[in-house]
Formats: sequence, C-alpha cells, structure tokens
Amino acid sequence: MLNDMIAAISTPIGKGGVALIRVSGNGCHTAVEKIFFPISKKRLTDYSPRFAVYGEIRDARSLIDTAIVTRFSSPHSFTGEDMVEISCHGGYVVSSMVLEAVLSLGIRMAEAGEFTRRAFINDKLSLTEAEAIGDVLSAVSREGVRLSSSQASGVLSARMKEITDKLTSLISSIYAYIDYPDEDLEDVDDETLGITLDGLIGECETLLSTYRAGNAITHGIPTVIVGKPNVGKSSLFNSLIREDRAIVTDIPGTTRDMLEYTADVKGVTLRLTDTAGLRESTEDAIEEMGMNIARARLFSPETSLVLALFDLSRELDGDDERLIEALEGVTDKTVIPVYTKCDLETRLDVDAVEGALGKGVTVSSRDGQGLEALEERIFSAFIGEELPQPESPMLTGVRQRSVVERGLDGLRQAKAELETGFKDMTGMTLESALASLLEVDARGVGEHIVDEIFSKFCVGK
Ligand SMILES: Nc1nc2c(ncn2[C@@H]2O[C@H](COP(=O)(O)OP(=O)(O)OP(=O)(O)O)[C@@H](O)[C@H]2O)c(=O)[nH]1
Ligand SMILES: [Mg+2]
Repeated sequence: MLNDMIAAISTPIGKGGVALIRVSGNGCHTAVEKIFFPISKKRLTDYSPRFAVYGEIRDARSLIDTAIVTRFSSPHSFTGEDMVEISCHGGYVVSSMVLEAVLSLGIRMAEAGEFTRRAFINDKLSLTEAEAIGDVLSAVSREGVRLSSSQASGVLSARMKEITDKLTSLISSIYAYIDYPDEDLEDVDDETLGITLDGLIGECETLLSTYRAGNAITHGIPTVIVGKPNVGKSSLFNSLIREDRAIVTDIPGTTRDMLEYTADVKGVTLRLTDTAGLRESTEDAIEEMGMNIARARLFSPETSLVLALFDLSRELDGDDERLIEALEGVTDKTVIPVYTKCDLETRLDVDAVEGALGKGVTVSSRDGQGLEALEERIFSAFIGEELPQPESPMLTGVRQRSVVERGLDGLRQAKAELETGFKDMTGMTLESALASLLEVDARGVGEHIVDEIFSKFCVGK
C-alpha cells in the first residue's frame, strides 16, 4: 500500500549520542501520540508542525527514553506525506526499543530506500535528484559530495527539462506543418528545423561528454596495477596511497592476494588494486591462483584504468611482451604504461612498449620521481584540465548515460530523415527520442527501473 505508515531508524544503528527515527504515512501524527507524551502535558498535535517538542517515549510498561519529536504535515515533508521525526538517545538497545514502540502502533518497518521512493512518487524529488542523494551518501571523495549535492539540488533535472521542452516544441511544429500544410507556419522550413535539431544534438553531445568525469568524481576510478613479478607494483601502490600496506620484497611473486585501497589524485578517488605479478608459468599453486585473480580483475568490465608497469632497469622479456599483447586488445579501458625504477640505469627498450600502448610515464617509487606526472596524466585522462564546476549539469551514472545516448541516436536519425525529406518519419523518430530523454528524469520510466534505483539506498533513507 502506498500511503501506509512506515518507520525506520535513519541514523547508523547503535552509534552516536542521538538516533533519528523517521515515521511517514497517513495518520502517523496521531499514532505517535500514543507513545509520546510532551513534558508540557499537551499533545503533539497541539503544537504546530515543525515545532520541536520535548517529552517522554513510553510503551505499555514504562518510560523508555526522553526525546525531541517534530511532526511535518503533508506536503511539507521529505516524503511529501505526514511525517514524524523522533530524536532519541543513540544506544543500540534504547533506539531499538523506541523503534519497537513505534512499530507496536501498527506501523511497519520501511524497506531500503522507501522514504526516498515516496519522495519521488510524491514529486518532491526528480529521479536524477534521488539518484544524486544516493551518490551523496556513498560519495568517496569531497569533490564527489560537492558534485552530487549540486545534482541533488536539481541542476541536471533543469538541464534535461530545457532540452526536452525544446524538443517538444520542435515536434509540435512538425506535426502542425503536416496537419496544416497550407498555413503559413514560419518556423518549419527544413533549414530552420535542421538548425534547431543540430542545436539539440550538440546539447546532448555536450551532456554526454560530462559522463566520464562525472562518474569518476562521484564513484571513483576503478584502477588495477599490473605487470610481471618484481616490476614494482606493490611499491607504486604504496606510493600512490601514501602508506605501506602492501608487502614489498625482491622475491618475484611476493603479492598473491589482491589488495584494494583508495588513493586521492587531486581530489578524485582512485580505487586502486595491487595484483600478483603476471608471468608465463609458476610451480607455485598459490601464485597461480593469484595470477588468475589478477587477470580476471584486469579484464573485468568494472575496471576503467590499467596501470601497466614495465621495469626500466631490465630488458623487455616474454612476460612483458605477453602483457603488451593482452593489453592491445583492451578497448574499453584507459591503459597507461608506467616505467618503473627510473633511479636505476635504463635497459628497457621504451619504444617497443610505446609503439604498442602509447606514451607512458616514467617513475621511481624509491625517490618519488614522476609520481606527480603520473597523477596529472590520470587526472587529465578522466577529468580534463580542471575539476568541473559542481553546479554544471553532469551525468554520473550508467543509466543516465545510456538513456541520453539513446535519445541522441534518435535525434541523429531524425536529422538524416529530415535531409531525405520524410517529415512524418522525422516527427515519429523525434517522439521516441523525446521518450528516451524524458526517462533521464523518469518521466515515463518502468516500475522495475524505479525499484532498482531505490533498492540501492539503505533502510531509513
Ligand atoms: N631502485 C628501485 N627499486 C624499486 C623501485 N620500486 C620497487 N623496487 C624494488 O623492486 C623489488 C620489487 O618490488 P615490488 O613492489 O615488491 O614489486 P611487485 O611488482 O609488487 O612484485 P610481485 O608482488 O612479486 O609481483 C623490491 O626490491 C623493491 O624495493 C624503484 O622505484 N627503484
Ligand atoms: Mg607485489
């Protein structure tokens, strides 16, 4: 049922001095009055909405806690429904007992993301705003928080509305022309239509080009360090995260398990993985398992950046060549060759690597040379010259990107149809492009997509 009463503890359970319990749904103001008794002896509903009231939480047996309770009246609440927020003490047992008292009133536990889902259904939030709230909660960097908070305040929604409004008016002009060909409708000659359409195509292209940076800033860049044994992977891993977490020795085959940690690169988070060195064969069953895990991570679709390490102090060998060959086939990731140990005498034929994988970066984990250049290189590959303004609209998620791509394909197809003179067809194609673009903000999206988005939230959000 949509409007039934739900409740959950919205703060981390058992941590902190105060816990916040949220209740939402028709009738929750009077329901909570059965367990909450203001010190003033008045009732909660005697106070105006949004007034913070101090009082006691009691169940049938006794006093449980003292609390500050605030009620919000529909539609002026987070969910858009009547809501109550109870701030009680934060201990695990006491906050659970307050929640149990609330649930004893016939109110049910909220599901994950249910508060935000209701806010969406009641038009308090657009879908991109709701997604951005999820991004704020899970942001891995300070820049991620800034960007997501701005998107949560509606900058992407506003941009999408501008684009879809223009497209809607274009479609209606075309249909007006088709239905009333004899009227002197000025704005529908082929040239004007073509120009408007080109403008919309350009706007969608600009928006799509924000995805790489938007996604990197909000979710971090999944990065894997690969290379033959002893090339210096764990040393580089430690240098980038600025901590000695991975074991470094001169024994080839030191690292077996995959190690994961985050590194900050000029405000952007690298989700860095150190792996077992890749060589043709090993007698060691554990090392072999480590290599299999490393290969799986290297080729995983989740991985966006590969740092491929080559030892400057050793000549190119079969293991390096096999890695180059494997990486030449990788098209869905950014591959950066990294030449290690530049503090030692150079024996590596760098040209042989660069001929296949492009320009690399020369570093030494021993004395820190080149590490900044490597960070610059990563930053410019994903973000560009500088961090975008958080207030500029950006696509941050795969779902958003794929619907804008679909919309853009439609616009391009419509342009081609216009050029061949099929106006009826153009109108229809534009309508389906419009449907895709409206989906960015879930106007007209399927129930399962909405469910999937909100299932990523935690209970109480
Ligand atoms: N001179 C010099 N030695 C380095 C540098 N980086 C790593 N080494 C040395 O190279 C050896 C191997 O370093 P690791 O970082 O363990 O190499 P790895 O690629 O993780 O090796 P495996 O885990 O065995 O695959 C160690 O003796 C390091 O001290 C460097 O920049 N300069
Ligand atoms: Mg290692």
